[in-house]
Amino acid sequence: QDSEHRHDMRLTTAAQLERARARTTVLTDAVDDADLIRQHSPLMSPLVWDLAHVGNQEELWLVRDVGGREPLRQDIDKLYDAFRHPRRDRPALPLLGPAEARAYVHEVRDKALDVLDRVRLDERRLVADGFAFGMIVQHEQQHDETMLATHQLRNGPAVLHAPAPPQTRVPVTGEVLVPGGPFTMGTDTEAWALDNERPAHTVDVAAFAIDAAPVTNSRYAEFIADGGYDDPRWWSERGWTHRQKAGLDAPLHWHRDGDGWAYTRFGRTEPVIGDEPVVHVCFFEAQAYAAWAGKRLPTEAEWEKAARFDPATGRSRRYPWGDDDPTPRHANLGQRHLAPAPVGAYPDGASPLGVHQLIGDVWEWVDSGFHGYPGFTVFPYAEYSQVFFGGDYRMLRGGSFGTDAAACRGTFRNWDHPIRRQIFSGFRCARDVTPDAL
Ligand code: AVJ
Ligand code: FE
Repeated sequence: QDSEHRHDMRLTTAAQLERARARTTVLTDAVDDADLIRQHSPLMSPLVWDLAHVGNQEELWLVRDVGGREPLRQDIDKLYDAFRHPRRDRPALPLLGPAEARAYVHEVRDKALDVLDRVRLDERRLVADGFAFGMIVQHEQQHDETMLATHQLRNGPAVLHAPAPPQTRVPVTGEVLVPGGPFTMGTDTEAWALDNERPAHTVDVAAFAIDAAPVTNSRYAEFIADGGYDDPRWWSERGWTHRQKAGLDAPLHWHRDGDGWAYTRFGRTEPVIGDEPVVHVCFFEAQAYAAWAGKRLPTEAEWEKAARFDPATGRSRRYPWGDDDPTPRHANLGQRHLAPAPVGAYPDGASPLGVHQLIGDVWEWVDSGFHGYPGFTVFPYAEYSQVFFGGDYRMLRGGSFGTDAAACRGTFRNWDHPIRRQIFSGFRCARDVTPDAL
């Protein structure tokens, strides 16, 4: 029984490693060597850095740490240490070239799979349930999303291809009332949950209303047409200063097209689709839109309660639809489509209270900073989360069309600087409700 479980776990883990690598390969084989080495934006690494960094983390954690094997390339550790070199400086480093990087990640993977076959899975959390392997799967998938964002910033004709997201949809409008009271935030039981998602703890959240869907392009265009970008009333002080300095006047990648708007996506220019969630806005833009709409952004606890709380049982579940892993029926994840789906395209992914598309499509900015939950303990290393606590970050929840299911769940926490918008970031609004509105 037990050995059967471990055998299954090994197969699943190997398949997840393989799936992550298939995605990495698509993203890095789609361009020529010159484009792999080039820096497409000072905000991003050259793709060839991400590739070897993924291999280097796998070597450090699976081959050397879990496996106790000899280093393959200790000499390159420093080059691929994200803390040592900021992204803008990475193109100047003596990086592995495309062929060398490919050979390196391949060699590391062979060794890691060998470690997976031989390692004794025991009660230590680093190896229990294949946690270290899960961490590396998620790490590669996170870099695959980062590489997808790099592709979006790259100039030139389209090189990535995917079918359009589903277009059949149910009407979804208005807001949903989430009852006040305690709920369980975070998790102790999600096997591959990272340290910042732990431990499970009770949070008392006052009743609030949340939009049933993310804010769409057409609503966002109304904000623009109403002069939202020129009216300091809607912006926080910092947001307004940033809006002025950066000359913000529309989401990143939007441009005027006659009377309307067009965007360029992965090398293709098309008219903006009105009922898709808006994407590539920064936290300050999200905040300004919400103020203009007479609302606010949800807090991180409100977002998670909307996503996980089951009013029938009072229990927090893994996803809005329940405890089952995401399938293409539930959510737009995993780069199956290279765009958010229109609002209403995933009725099977809605929460019991009727909140749609919390998972997938676009990351949602929430109005909370990054802190450890009460009882937080670093695991397995401070550099994943803890060093960012209290920094100039805002949280993002729910994953995007570019996020893989392995790195997305109701408890998953993402963060970035509030001015960033090269990520696949959108938002939905919330507002307070008075008790007699219930
Ligand atoms: C959690 C997405 C903010 O990309 O900086 C990748 C994930 N950590 N390598 C990032 C991560 C180390 C992280 N985010
Ligand atoms: Fe990394």
